[in-house]
Amino acid sequence: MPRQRWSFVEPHPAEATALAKAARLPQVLAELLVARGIVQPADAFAFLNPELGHLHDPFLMLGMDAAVARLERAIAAREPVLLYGDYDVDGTTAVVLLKTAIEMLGGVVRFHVPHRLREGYGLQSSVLEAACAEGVRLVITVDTGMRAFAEAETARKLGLDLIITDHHLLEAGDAVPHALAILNPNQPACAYPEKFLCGAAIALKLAQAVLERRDQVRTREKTLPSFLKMAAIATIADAVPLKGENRVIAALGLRELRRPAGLGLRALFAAAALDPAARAITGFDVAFRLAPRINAAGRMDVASEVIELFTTRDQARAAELAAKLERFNGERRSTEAAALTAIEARLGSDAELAADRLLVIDGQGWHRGVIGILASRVVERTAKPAIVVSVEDGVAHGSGRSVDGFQLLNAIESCADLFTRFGGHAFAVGFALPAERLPELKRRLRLYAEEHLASREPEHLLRIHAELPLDRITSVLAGWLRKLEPFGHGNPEPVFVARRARLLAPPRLMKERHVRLELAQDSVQPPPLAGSSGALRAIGWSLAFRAQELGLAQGSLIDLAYRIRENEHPDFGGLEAEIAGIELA
Ligand SMILES: [Mn+2]
Repeated sequence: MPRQRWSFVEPHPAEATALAKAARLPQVLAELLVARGIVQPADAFAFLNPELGHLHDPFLMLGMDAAVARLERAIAAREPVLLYGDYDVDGTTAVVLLKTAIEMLGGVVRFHVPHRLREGYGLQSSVLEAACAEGVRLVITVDTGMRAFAEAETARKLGLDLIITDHHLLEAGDAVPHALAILNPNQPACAYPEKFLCGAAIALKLAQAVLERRDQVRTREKTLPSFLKMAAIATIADAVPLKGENRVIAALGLRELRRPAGLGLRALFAAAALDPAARAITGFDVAFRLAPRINAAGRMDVASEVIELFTTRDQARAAELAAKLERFNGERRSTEAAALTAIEARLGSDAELAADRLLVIDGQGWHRGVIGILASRVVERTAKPAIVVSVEDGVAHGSGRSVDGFQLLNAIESCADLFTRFGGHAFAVGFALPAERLPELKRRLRLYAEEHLASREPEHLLRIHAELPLDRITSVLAGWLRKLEPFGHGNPEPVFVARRARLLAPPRLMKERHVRLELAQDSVQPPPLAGSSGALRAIGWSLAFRAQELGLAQGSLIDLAYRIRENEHPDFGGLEAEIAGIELA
């Protein structure tokens, strides 16, 4: 088990105190806001109270005027429009959003989502040719297209108008494909204020633009709020930072998910055992319960059924499709579990492999839809960057995930000559190469890791956002902290530290793996705040080993890293701490 290292977010006490005073916020909340770059009371108010009026004008986006004009022409003439998506949550929900908007306005839509294994990522010329032969004259890509130079050329030759909507990054000085319009706030000339929209959110902006030109009031009051549901699911699933406009989309969309109107969403909720009437849907529910089910279609088979699920008006069909996603997700899980068992056995028996700083683990025929997830699991367990490779028919497909502070893409780029294709970013990479080059890849990556990772001990980094003694925890404070939700990338759930907390009783083990501590703040500070007893129950999931390792007993003094939880159990409900880490004080 790799060790944990606590890393403290740099405090800005002067700014935090000023903000707390000016905006009348609890000090610790002001500290958390300042850490997010929010120092002005008005910005704090907007952050804590997201509303529809905070969405930006879509026409601030470069290319929006041209895209809207061309799309309006197609809708008016009932020209069939081809939407070309991607197979993940972001790509499929983007198709759903634009398809719904165009059809609401009376337009005609077809769509194509590539098959992950048979077609692969990105625009395909053959699909453009077939669509052209069937009378399509306008193609709109969603969540893909920034690198489709050859396909854009095919479109031009065929006389197709192409609108690319995509959020993928450009390298400085990169050319862009030839297109009628490109909607991507990452283009240097684009002045759109939010640079980190996901693909579905860019599709949402295009939908918002055409819908508002038809009927601004109705769009603002009815259509847009309902569209935010899909955009929120994609925004959370695609792991864009939940700040700025993304926060507005995620927060309002989650609120709308409390009353899902669509048959598809309702069927998906039922399949995932989520009941929005009983409990508000959280970012966690979206990231860990809805998104894996939506993604399972594209991982295991074909993602186009996701689009049918979210657009069907037939209840029986919705239930059938949701059941199918459930089955795919079950298959994905068992495929993943079997491969993970094999990987763990390998790491357990091959000491040389297990000692590597950068793990490269290959297997025959592992499902390519899950190798990225497998790499993430290996990183979680080992705290080392990891690449999982599936070998099939003489071709090795790899997917890698990294750790804080190590640029995995640089490692991959140092072996560029070995690959038939590769790509990614600092933390996640993907590649393919002929299987016979795999030993050479491993040899070179081992050398690279020796050079760049040798001085690093594998360790899990725990970021701690603020100090909060246990006797400062009240339900009023918990209410304020809830206003920071939804949590996710760029807006992490706060982790607090309480120094010198004393165990009031011996640690209680639960099911031998978990541990429960009764704690009180051991301090000579002022008495506990009203509403706080100063004592708190703390639950450590899978941390029984840690309590034993530290020899915790009644009276032990510890530094506790924790998150605040509201336990809704009728008998022992109330505020408690979920333990993120324990050190002896
Ligand atoms: Mn995307």
